[in-house]
Amino acid sequence: MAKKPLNIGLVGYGFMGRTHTNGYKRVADFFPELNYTPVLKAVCGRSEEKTKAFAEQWGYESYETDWEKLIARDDIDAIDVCTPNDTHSPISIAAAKAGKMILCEKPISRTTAEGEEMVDAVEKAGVPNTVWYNYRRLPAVSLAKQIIDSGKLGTIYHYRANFLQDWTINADLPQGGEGLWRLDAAAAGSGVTGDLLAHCIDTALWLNGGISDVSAMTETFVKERMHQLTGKMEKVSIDDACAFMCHFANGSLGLFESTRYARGHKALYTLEINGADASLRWDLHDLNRLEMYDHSDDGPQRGWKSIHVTDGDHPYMSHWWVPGLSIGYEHSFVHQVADFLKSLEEGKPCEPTFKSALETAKVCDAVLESGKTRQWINV
Ligand code: 4PW
Repeated sequence: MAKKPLNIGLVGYGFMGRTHTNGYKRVADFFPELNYTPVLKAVCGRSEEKTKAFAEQWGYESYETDWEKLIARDDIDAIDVCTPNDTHSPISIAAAKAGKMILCEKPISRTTAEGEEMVDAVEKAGVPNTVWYNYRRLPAVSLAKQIIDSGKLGTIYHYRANFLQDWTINADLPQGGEGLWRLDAAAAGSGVTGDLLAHCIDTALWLNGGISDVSAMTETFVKERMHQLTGKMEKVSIDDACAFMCHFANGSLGLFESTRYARGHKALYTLEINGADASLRWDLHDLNRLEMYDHSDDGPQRGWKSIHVTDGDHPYMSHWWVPGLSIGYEHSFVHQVADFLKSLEEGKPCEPTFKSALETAKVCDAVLESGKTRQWINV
């Protein structure tokens, strides 16, 4: 059967531009049953030289240097927003008004208020939309969701997650501009809360349901950094580290920590959930493995067991190699593209939609407010 082309217009060619493009390029080969196939129609970036080079290297048919022109093109079906966070809202809203589908990099926006306008725009336009919270699409995390939904864990008491890095310890690292916008509050909105905890919160809301209130502490360890765009020393307004506790609507307690000052940790995302009957834990450094403690196992055999999530009946795995062989970080993006294409076929939403991702933004805003006020904040 002839495939339906889905013409992609990618805005931004940085790290995320590469992960998403890899997803578009791989999906048809590994998910041949899908009716839609992405076509790399155009990439857009401000620097003509770099955008052209990206288009040539990754196989985009054309390039633009103005995202408004990209959105105005009749040959583009879907806009993929891979730019710094301050531009997610204007690009997504303009794309929605032009009737384009939108795949937006996480976090949806810098603030809940910005995100609400985006949700409003996609709902008014009725266009398919999704936010790239890719860790949901790792097979071991998807398997955790299946086990939790089966009720196997019983009453949930605890959820905890960490996302640790160390790349900003050097006080000479500038803020702002290409590659360093994550340190600039104007571009990023926040520091580790929007960049890293947003992942932990998205997964937590998916696995364990809504968060009702939060109590947080935030810290900015390096108070001033040279700004790449102004050339001046400027105040740093992002949170370098954040830890918060929370109540989930199901009565369980949550503990979350993220920092870019944990020397030795480059990208360590860990999560654990404890129920009355069983517990699960997962670690990004060993991403194909899910560990489970099941209290219903026979007494002497009780203990943490390790599930290597690489069998054909594990989520997504039948699309890859033979059982026992691992996959990596990049596959989560292929899975997100596959799920998006399937959602178009089925006429269903591709989670997390803008509306669902707004729930993560609300928790992030409450965490930041609590960090400032040192008060419990309702979400
Ligand atoms: O979204 C996150 C990024 O901003 C990623 O999942 C990891 O942390 C890798 O880079 C940053």
